[in-house]
Amino acid sequence: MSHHSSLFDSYSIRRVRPPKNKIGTSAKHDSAITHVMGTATYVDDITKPQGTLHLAVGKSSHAHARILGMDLSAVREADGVVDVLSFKDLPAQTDIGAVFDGEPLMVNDITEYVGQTLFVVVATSHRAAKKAATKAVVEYEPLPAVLSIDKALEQELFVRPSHFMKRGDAATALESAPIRIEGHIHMRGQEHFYLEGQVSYVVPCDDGGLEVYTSSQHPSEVQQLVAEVTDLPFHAVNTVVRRMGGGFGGKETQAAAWACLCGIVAKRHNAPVSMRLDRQDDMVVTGKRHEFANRYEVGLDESGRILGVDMQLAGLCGYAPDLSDAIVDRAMFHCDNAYYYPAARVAGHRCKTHTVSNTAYRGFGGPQGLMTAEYMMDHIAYTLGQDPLQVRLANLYQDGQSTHYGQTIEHFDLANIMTKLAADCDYDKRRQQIIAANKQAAAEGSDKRLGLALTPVKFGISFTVQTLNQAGALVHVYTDGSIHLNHGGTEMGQGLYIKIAQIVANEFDVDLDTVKVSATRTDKVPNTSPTAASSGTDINGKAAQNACLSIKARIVEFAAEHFEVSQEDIRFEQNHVYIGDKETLTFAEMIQLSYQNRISLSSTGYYKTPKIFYDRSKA
Ligand code: QUE
Repeated sequence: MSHHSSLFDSYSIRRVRPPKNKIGTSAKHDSAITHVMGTATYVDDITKPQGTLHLAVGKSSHAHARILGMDLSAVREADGVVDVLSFKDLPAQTDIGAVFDGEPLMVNDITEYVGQTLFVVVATSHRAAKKAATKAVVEYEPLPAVLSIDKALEQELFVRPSHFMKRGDAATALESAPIRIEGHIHMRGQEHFYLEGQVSYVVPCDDGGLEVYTSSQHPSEVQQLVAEVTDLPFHAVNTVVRRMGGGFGGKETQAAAWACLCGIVAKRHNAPVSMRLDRQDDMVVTGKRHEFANRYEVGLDESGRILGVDMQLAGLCGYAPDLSDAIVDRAMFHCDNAYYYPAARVAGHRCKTHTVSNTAYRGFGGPQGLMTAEYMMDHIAYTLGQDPLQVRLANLYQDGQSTHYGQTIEHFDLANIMTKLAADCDYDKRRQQIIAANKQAAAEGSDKRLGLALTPVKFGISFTVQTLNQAGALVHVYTDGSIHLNHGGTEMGQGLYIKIAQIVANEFDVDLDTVKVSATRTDKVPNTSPTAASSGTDINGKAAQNACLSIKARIVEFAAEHFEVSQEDIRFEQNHVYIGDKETLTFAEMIQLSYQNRISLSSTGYYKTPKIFYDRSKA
């Protein structure tokens, strides 16, 4: 071979060794060094040209009020201010609701939460914009505000219709049960506290399009919404996400508003536009984990086995739907946690309140559902004077049973796992010790108690909305044997990029550093799903693997013909390609040879999760 490359020179020595950082080994994060050095570039770190404009929002100070008037003259006259926009200046679509309408980019008439955007200041610096925004004089006519789940339930104020899941006749099961108990559990919300706040930077292109840099878990949605609010076709907007400083669900839908505002102003002024939320603003104006107030009534036999359950789950959604339909659905899917409810009725309510719209947050309603089941288990145990672990074991699913939404339980190993864990950790002995210690503490008048719990979790990974369970990838192999990888998943510190690079390296059996990970871009892989629902590695990894398999198949077909061997004799192993026992090429040599012979070395890959659906109309 005449091919020489500095990067791969060492490989042309035919020293066979296992590839570095294979799947199953712990490769370091692709940005570990730059994270530590502080040189990893986040959106706000991008060097921006002179003339870049900066945005700040004017925020509502009322939870629910009619805007009678806004005097923005002092804002306009403030230092560094270039422009001020309010609702009437929006050029195209005004609503950015992710799934359902209800999230105006700016308030038109009625504000529905403290912090809602009333107007946007365009200035020559971030500080100038922020300072000017405080100078508005806004006249409000306060309206009654609903701020709690109870009030919303009472007034039947919902952002979406309630949804119900049923199995058998729960009412009859409860009526005829020898033991009946009821209870409730209230779980509060939670701030995401991603390390990097919401941020966006939009650069206009010479063809009228927009290049959007954002910290988003859902680049395709940002692309689509920016296009819709600026009246551009989707192809004219490209979203780039190299990394986020944490997301935790808080950047799934709620990164879009800032990108949209930047996009509108970038187009209006034909200038690059930057916007970031300072922490104190970010915490006020973005949604959090859903607060839930859940009730249950459960019928039992004398042994503590559940005969029927009636549950009501109510999530505090805030003023708009956002992802609340799917979040309350997931709470409903998990309200059995790992337990069989022979008869069940589950109601899920999406309470509308005059607060910021709550959003995806790690677990996506699942924790709020399954906590209800766990709380109920303890309630049953304490009522019957049984060990909580025994109550849990007695009510666990068994293979072949089905859930209250009709999914057959398969591969259910929890009973074995829990029994083994209980034995391994000396559960019974420790339980006795704790009971004795707590008795003594009580006798001594101490308020200190010890506790012990062994708790199972059944969690449904993947999107509950079937469509979203698909992914795409793009893999290029260059003629030096180096590999470029792109896919629809986003990196937020969790290590997705390096994991998918490992999948690609594994498919060709080459060193991990042969594969370069690249920023997620909507012009490379289109129509992507959010990186969410515990599915990022699975779906994007399979898509990337499928791209590799296409390229490999072409190489194998070519090599078999070229070397006159059968396709089965060609193996990608240990940075080499073996042509039976005839010939051994380095991976780079094989790639070079394929190129010389006009074999395409680039492929898209696609994957859709099999066997997954929910018919919501039948619940
Ligand atoms: C976790 C999830 C889901 C999710 C986000 C998560 C999920 C789901 C959706 C969803 C539904 C409809 C949409 C959309 C997202 O998001 O199950 O954009 O239009 O269905 O973090 O489990």
